[in-house]
Amino acid sequence: MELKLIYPDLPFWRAETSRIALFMGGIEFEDCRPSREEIKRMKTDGTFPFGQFPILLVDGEKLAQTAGIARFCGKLAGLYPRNDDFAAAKVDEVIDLATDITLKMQPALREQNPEIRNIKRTELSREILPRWLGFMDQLLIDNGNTVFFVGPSLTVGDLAAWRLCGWIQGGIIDGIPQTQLDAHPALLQHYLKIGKMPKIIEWMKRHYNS
Ligand SMILES: N[C@@H](CCC(=O)N[C@@H](CS)C(=O)NCC(=O)O)C(=O)O
Repeated sequence: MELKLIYPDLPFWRAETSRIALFMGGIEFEDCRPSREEIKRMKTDGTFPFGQFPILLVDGEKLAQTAGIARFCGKLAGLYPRNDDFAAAKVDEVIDLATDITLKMQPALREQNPEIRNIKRTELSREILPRWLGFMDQLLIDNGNTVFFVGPSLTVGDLAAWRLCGWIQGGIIDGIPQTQLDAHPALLQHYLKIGKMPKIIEWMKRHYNS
């Protein structure tokens, strides 16, 4: 099976979840990271079925939507439950929560007016994120002391949450402090632990020199 994942050269969770899953599963794929100009062209030339990215090409056939791509790659990589429908739905829950949090952040991230942006970013950091990251934290607590979101081992849900938190916590969004996760000890522990997994370290060094 030929796989080509298309997304810009960023470790954002929408594509990184699937990239890392395939890498960890030892599944070969073309990691296509188009430039800004190429993305612009792809948005209008029909490359992206919904004008959005990431997309995954599977033997030339297009698959859009972050969550569906992550599930598919997770299954290939052995990082998505195959024989336990409830566990699979719990993994979906984490991925969909990552989507919801991303969407909740957008108004504050896209605001152009500097004054309104400051107000929205403050609200994001002090109210919106604490509430929604709190939900994520609770999922980890509910799963006991495994440090994973679902069951006793890593799934694509963990990868999605890890990269989402890396984006939030990474100091790249003005107005969101690098201490944003501190109020959520289970989530912080998860973030730190996943980041120390040898394969994850290898991947991040290879692609982002970090
Ligand atoms: N529903 C889509 C949304 C994907 C999405 O919004 N991707 C962003 C990039 S991270 C995008 O394509 N934005 C459109 C744009 O930049 O014009 C999914 O889940 O994959």
